[in-house]
Amino acid sequence: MDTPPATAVAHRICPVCEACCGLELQLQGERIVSIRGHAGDRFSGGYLCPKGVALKDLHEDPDRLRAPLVRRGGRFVEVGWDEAFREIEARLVPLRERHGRDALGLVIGNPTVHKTGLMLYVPRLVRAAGTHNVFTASTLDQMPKQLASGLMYGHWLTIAVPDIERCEHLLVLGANPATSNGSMWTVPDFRGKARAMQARGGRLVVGDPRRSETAALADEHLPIHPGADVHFLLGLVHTLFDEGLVRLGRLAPHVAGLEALQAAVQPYAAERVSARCGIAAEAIRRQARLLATAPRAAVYGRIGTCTQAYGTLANWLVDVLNVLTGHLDEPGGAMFPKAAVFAANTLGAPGRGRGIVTGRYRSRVSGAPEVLGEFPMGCLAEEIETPGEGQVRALITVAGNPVLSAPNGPRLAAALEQLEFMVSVDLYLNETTRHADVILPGRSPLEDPHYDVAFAQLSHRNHARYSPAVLPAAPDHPPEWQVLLRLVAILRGEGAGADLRALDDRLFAEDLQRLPPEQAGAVMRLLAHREGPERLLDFGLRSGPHGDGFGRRPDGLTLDKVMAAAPAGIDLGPLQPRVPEVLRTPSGCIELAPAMLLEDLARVEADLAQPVPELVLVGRRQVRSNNSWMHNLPVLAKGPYRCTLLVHPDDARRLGLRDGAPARIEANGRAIEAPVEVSEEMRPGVVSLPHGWGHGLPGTRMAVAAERPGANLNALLDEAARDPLSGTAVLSGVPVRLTAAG
Ligand SMILES: Nc1nc2c(c(=O)[nH]1)N[C@H]1C(S)=C(S)[C@@H](COP(=O)(O)OP(=O)(O)OC[C@H]3O[C@@H](n4cnc5c(=O)[nH]c(N)nc54)[C@H](O)[C@@H]3O)O[C@H]1N2
Ligand SMILES: Nc1nc2c(c(=O)[nH]1)N[C@H]1C(S)=C(S)[C@@H](COP(=O)(O)OP(=O)(O)OC[C@H]3O[C@@H](n4cnc5c(=O)[nH]c(N)nc54)[C@H](O)[C@@H]3O)O[C@H]1N2
Ligand code: SF4
Ligand SMILES: [Mo]
Repeated sequence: MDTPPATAVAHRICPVCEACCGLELQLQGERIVSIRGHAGDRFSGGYLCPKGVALKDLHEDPDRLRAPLVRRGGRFVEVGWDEAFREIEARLVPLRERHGRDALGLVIGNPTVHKTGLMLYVPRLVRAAGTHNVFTASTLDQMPKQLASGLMYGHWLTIAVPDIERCEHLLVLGANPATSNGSMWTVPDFRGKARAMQARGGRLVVGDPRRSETAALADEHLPIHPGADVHFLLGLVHTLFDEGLVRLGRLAPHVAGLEALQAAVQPYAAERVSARCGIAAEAIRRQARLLATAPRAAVYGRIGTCTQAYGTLANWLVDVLNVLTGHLDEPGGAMFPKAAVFAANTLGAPGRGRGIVTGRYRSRVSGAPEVLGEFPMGCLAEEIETPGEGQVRALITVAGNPVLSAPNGPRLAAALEQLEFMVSVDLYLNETTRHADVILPGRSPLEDPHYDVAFAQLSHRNHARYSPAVLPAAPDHPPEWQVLLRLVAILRGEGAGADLRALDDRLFAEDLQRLPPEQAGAVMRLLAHREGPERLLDFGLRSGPHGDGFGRRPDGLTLDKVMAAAPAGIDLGPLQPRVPEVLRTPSGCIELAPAMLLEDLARVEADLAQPVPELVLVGRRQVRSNNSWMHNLPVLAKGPYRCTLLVHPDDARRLGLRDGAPARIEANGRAIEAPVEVSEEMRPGVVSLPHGWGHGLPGTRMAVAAERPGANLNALLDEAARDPLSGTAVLSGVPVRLTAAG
């Protein structure tokens, strides 16, 4: 087929994953001819992956919803936007009047953090809903890292990331950035940057039960036992004290709790934890020495260290290691980004703050503590099923597919059927939204402007980049911030037909209430030409740490300047040391020994007395797949069948499993089947299956995905298994039984 010549070039920051690559699109009118990396992007330098290319398929996908759907007589019918909102008002308002605010639950999914409009208006939706029943993908993901960072540094978003361009020794645990492209660490082209580090004489060490794509790149692979990062890390910290390797350096006056920490890790010599984590004691000690003696080093832990029973402890110990080896907040170590906008840890008085708390209230059925204003996703089904005051009777989901992405999807799907009313803001009629009464479709990302609100907080270099919309949206298709604002209007009792501009003005004025009145009035006037996310962005940029201070620092940033710098964007340079300024703990110190964490070590102690499970299941991510929602895009779906169970040859032999033949995987009294892929990559006793599959459920509209549905790993998992501190689900290291199927 001949490719028609392009007539225009446009640029867009990719909103699919955390790498935030700048893309270059060749267009012919409103047709996308091709998508490639934008070499001139000041941050990503031309890198992209197949999912960026797939934005063309997403834009063109005939299954992507273009108009609202309302369920009538058991079938979905397309309706106009006004009718959809009137339906929501007619059903939701009386339900909340009768049963109270907690009767409405909210589910907020992963793509929310990748979309400017959703990111900035979901908080408004949460506030307007006024419910305790908020559930997000964070408790399937990074909450342990946020909680550990919050306890140590005083803010949920004060998160250290490796300064990879200057680093010389990087220990990666439970992450596969060569495939995932990095997480809680925005680092496009990790592979290239890791190779450059190695070329400078640096060393990459990866702790992973599978020889992942990242482990294959590494100088050393430690095939750690799943769920035992905490034991390994305790062994490392113990070694530092035991061998006199602790070196706080510049941070010494800013650290609290060193003695308490030393006492707490006393029982965990490398020799004692070795059997549990599956790493020889001498290898643990050696890794501690390497970290301590490397001039520039960092430890980085990600999803494998989060979605396990000791997630918060493991993430705490990662940062403890960075502190004790003198690598935190040092160039080439683990450093704190300073985002141009919404950098909450630049607000207030520098160096001291209120710190964070959890458990201000508890979930009704299990009594799970609130963490960052939400309950564990694993509690959602029981909150819907269990009668009584505060029962969830209605639900709004925004960009989430928990029927596939949360543990025990089958129970959740049955619970969703019991709801009196459900609204989904989503792109597809999928495994979750099929339960909704009204589906409100978002636009194609190419029809929206973008500024990455979340991941600039986690980037390996500071930057400010903006993309205008690439293609026009259908004239009646509102941007998602307006969809959310319309829901806010309904929840505030202002009606489905409320004047959105006036409401947006009022909400912005409410945001400004923390300023002196004259100043708030001046800001209102200066930004009167903007509305929606762009007004919030301009305000945030101008008042932010790199901003023009509304004229006080004329060289500083404004949204106009950032827009004018598109598509290359503005490079704000390498990360700079930020301690003590960044700290917001009540003590003004880095807390090395928060009481909540020391107490939780009792669970580790009890765990050490238990036998190590014989066969456990872990997850994996794949380049041509993104959680549960991109399997409908032909460019990604083509190629070999991907939802396979990786099994070590010894295990395959022992269990009578053949390569390519289906295996039955059982856990928690439930079973799924997946084809076996015999693989030397696996640590014996550990098998790996990707998550996000299981598209064989009835009532969805995703034709390509349905052709090769795959098995839903989460259908097996226990929704009650979680890290009690952060509420995060245990999605990895789960004991399973394997047999040949059929
Ligand atoms: N077993 C296991 N389970 C896991 C994980 C694991 O490692 N193992 N990982 C967990 C992690 S880290 C995460 S983040 C979660 C993710 O789980 P979810 O938060 O449920 O996210 P996705 O599965 O990506 O589903 C995204 C949903 O958003 C919709 N969507 C996509 N783009 C847009 C948009 O622009 N607007 C709107 N309104 N909707 C959109 C999609 O159609 C889909 O319904 O899964 C978790 N589940
Ligand atoms: N292509 C692609 N990219 C993605 C996504 C995707 O679905 N596809 N999802 C995005 C999302 S939402 C997220 S949160 C990020 C996650 O990004 P990463 O944190 O890099 O996650 P994974 O790629 O799943 O890598 C996790 C690794 O941990 C290992 N592991 C499992 N259990 C344990 C354990 O107990 N201990 C240790 N040490 N290792 C363990 C697994 O074998 C796996 O190699 O990726 C993002 N990027
Ligand atoms: S790495 Fe992530 S941000 Fe970059 S093109 Fe791929 S999906 Fe998009
Ligand atoms: Mo995630």
